[in-house]
Amino acid sequence: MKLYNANSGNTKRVRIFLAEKGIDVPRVELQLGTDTRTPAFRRLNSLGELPVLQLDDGRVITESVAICRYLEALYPDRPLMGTNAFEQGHIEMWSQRIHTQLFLTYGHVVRHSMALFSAVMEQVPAFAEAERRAIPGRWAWLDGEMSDDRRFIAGDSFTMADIHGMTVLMIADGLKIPVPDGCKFVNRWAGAMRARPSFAA
Ligand SMILES: N[C@@H](CCC(=O)N[C@@H](CS)C(=O)NCC(=O)O)C(=O)O
Repeated sequence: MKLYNANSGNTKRVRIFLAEKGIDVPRVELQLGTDTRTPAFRRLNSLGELPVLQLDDGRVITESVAICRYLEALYPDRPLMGTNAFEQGHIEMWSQRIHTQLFLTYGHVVRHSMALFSAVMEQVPAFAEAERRAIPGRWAWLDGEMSDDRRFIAGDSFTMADIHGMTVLMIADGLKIPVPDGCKFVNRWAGAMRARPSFAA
């Protein structure tokens, strides 16, 4: 098995997952914007995106969450996606909420403002600015949810939902659009996530 990897939020989701599970998968390091646009890479993933997990028999799984699901099934110890029906639904609900409300909002700022993406999509700078303005309100929403004093996004233990949140923190750092100071519950959570060894993955 090998993981095609680069430095990005979606690939970091898988790297944190691997680190939290204690799994070591050999990596092939690629450059976004160049290596991902070659015909050879397109044969691996027709969308030209990372991460990509290739199994020893050549089969391929793309999409960061799909890769994590595959690894969770293969290595059930230290479960991060729930062990019963409610947990699985609840963790997925929070993962989706963090992805849609925060990761994609930051992602729109990146994709609609950075030169790297101008060759592959039509950028709408005004949309980037609107999404930038929406970010503080999204954190405030999460802060309200976490004001029940829970220590992790989906309850009282670390899960995939926190990994989604950690990838948001990575992009927030890169863009220098931080969690607002007033969001004390989210900031406490963020401090705890940054202290986990997997945050550096
Ligand atoms: N839904 C996909 C998104 C993957 C994606 O958008 N990857 C970006 C990096 S964050 C990429 O590889 N882009 C290719 C490029 O910019 O060259 C996933 O979660 O794996």
